Amino acid sequence: MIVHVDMDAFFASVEQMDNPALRGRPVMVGGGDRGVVATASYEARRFGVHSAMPAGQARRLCPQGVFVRPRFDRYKELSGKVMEVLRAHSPLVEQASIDEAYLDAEGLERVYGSLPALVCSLRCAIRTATGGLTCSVGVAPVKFLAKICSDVNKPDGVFILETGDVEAFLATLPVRKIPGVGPRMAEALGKFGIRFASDMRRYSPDFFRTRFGRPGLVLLERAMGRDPRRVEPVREAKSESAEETLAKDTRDLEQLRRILLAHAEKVGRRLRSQKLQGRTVTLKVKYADFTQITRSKTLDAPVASTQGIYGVARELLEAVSLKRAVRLLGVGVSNFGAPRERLTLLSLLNGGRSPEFEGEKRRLKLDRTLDALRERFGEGVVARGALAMHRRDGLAQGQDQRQELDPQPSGRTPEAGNLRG
Ligand code: TTP
Ligand code: MG
Repeated sequence: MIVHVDMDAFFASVEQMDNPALRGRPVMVGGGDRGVVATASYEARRFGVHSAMPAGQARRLCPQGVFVRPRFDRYKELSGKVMEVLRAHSPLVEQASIDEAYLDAEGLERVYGSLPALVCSLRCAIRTATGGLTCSVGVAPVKFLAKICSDVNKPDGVFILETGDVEAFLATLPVRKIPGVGPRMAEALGKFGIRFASDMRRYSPDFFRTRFGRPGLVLLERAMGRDPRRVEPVREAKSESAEETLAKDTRDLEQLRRILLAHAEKVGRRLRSQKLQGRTVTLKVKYADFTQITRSKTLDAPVASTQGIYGVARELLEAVSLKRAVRLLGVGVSNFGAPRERLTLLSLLNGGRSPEFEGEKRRLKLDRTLDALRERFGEGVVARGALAMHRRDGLAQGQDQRQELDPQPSGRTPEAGNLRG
């Protein structure tokens, strides 16, 4: 059996826990005049307010509601505590987002006496470890059903679907509840008389393949109650990043460059230790008014060297406005590929001598030496001459990709998004 744990109105519950004046009141996290609601407390949901709703609309629906600015660091801290509790219960825990995780209950029934006893222990421990947060829990034979089940008795509820009850459950499960089925898909299915999961079985795999492609086939599998995905404790990293809220907001470019260099060093070392290289460098800037922008550049040749990452991040930083003071600065590297293959191809295209490739190779060699020295003799043994880094040395060329984000972009916040994997 698989257990799915999902925190109740996570961001809003944290705000209510930390500030007793907010308890029992409609709370909306997010906002700003142009922002959207990240989440709403259950008191606010009664007025129709929900995640991703524009702040203005939420205010109209629930004028007495309190808007609270998100505090992502606090949410991440508590998310970490929840995950610790889960990992203390089972070695097979997969975090699926900032506030949800799957746990493989195989063998645990015996340890805890029964499944309900395991669930009870989880919920108690989460409440204690977080200082009072509640969660909802679903238990089912497969992943997608466990996720649906955690929603059945939300908030602060449990639903256990025994193997013998799966058939009956699927017969009354509206297709819209299946993860991956959006309103449009539900409407399309409706045209064929498919309302409940098991209605899908009236059609052949060919029907689903031609009408909906591969997702259609997956859907048909779900309609049979099948989901081959296992609980995977460690997911392969899709990006490495470092960010920091500054002690004091600043517009000083020199200071920002130094912070950027420290971030590039941190990210570079993590990449190098995993033998990874990435082609996309992303800069994240949050201004004093909490507006956030990200700027990315995708390179022809992947980077993992501190200078390679820093060079691109600095270029991105120099192109953003510093009219408002900066509150948080972050650097990320993503788009990992099969580095050797790509680089070989690139150097072939360039007659065996790509300047980007050769430059990065040189920088990486130096960095690996520095990493090894630090490993042996400690952090203080070599420090970078920050100013010497400011010269440009043949960094890879690439295209610019711009995306402007409001404080709360529609859908997931970037912070939550990162964790959602
Ligand atoms: P959810 O688990 O989807 O929502 P929730 O925990 O607020 O409420 P529920 O009781 O229904 O589980 O998401 C977890 C957190 O992720 C949520 O508290 C805020 C954040 N989030 C966003 O920032 N934007 C979104 O669109 C959604 C859905 C969530
Ligand atoms: Mg939740």
